[in-house]
Amino acid sequence: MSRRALITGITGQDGSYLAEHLLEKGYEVWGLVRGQANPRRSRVSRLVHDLRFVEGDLLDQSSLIAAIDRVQPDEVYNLGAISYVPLSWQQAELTGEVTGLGVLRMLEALRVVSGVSSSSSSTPSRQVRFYQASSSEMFGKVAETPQSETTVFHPRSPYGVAKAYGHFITRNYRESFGMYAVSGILFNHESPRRGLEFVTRKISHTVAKIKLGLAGELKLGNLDARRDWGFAGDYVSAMHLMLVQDEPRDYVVGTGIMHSVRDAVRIAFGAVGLDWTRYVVVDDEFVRPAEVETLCADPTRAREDLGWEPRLKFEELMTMMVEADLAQLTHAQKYDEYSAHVDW
Ligand code: NDP
Ligand code: GDR
Repeated sequence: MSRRALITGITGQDGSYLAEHLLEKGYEVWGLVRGQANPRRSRVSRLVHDLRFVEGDLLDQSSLIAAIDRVQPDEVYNLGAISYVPLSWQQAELTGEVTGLGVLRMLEALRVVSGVSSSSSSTPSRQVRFYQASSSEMFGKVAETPQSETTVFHPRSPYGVAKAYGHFITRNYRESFGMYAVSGILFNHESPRRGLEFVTRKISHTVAKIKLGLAGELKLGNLDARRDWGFAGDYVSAMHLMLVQDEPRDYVVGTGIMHSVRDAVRIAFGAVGLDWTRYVVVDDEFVRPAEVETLCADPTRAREDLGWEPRLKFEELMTMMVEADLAQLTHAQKYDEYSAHVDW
């Protein structure tokens, strides 16, 4: 019998990479999708074949219990969240509900379906392993550099605060009920599947448009912010490794190398032979109420316990993303030209 995994956030960047990774390992993979006719469901179906879907929403406790009951997973990966930091100031309460309390709802669904009493620490009859997508944003205004599993949290956005709740409630369920429940504290990871609102993809997509004559400038906020950026395809294997250890533990996952937004811009424009200083405009609209200036991982524990190492370097990642956007936009342009000549 193959092992069965349930992934929330299946329609997001990490969901599709993780699904591909687990299918390659022989898992039966289910994705939790929310909403009526979610348009992103067909996109992930096209990317990842053999995926199964179950309806559910992190805002709706009963839907999570029903989903766990139906799928009977061996492993649950909770990737679903409101994940865009600026949106979390606009919708702080909703972010708390989905990104924070959503974790509790999923843990409760697992506890209830496993038949564990909430008033005792009896071991669950059936051990479902649980992964929580924690974030380096919890470190926020950093207390030390680089950041490890023992660095204290000082989140700087409602998103970071909600993630800190999710992190601690996961640890609490592990300690209270003996659940195999762990958090991966992942640093920024990117890919051609990254949402267009995040800075690396915004850069790669706009650079491709400028190269093709479809845009004239790139508006950005803080060019001095520094992040530890890796490739999403490398990071999903760390999530899986965390769920197949003898003991449940939390892990920091990152490269240990920082770059600035300015570096990202320079590399992306350089990849298409353009001078970035001619196109980049700083716009206050993209400056945050409270910024996280620097983040840099100390991934020693992940390397030593899990044998995990990132493969793709930042320069290769940015170049790959620009090339992917160029290919996609060129294809779309050709399709538009073709469509214009077809009498539908
Ligand atoms: P995305 O923003 O690409 O995807 C978020 C997913 O959450 C989408 O599939 C979305 O589905 C789903 N979702 C939103 N609201 C709900 C809800 N109410 N119920 C169920 N699902 C919901 O995120 P990423 O793939 O980049 O990240 C995955 C996870 O990892 C997130 O939790 C993120 O916060 C965290 N993380 C990401 C990092 C990164 O660098 N990418 C770093 C550290 C942590 P829908 O189609 O319905 O909108
Ligand atoms: P982040 O990623 O907030 O770190 O969260 P994002 O790519 O949005 O920002 C990174 C840094 O770039 C600066 N920046 C801009 N950011 C955006 N989006 N748009 C701009 O125009 C712009 N200009 C400068 C930001 O100020 C910031 O310092 C991501 C998400 O995936 C979270 O869900 C995840 O938890 C963290 O990474 C780790």
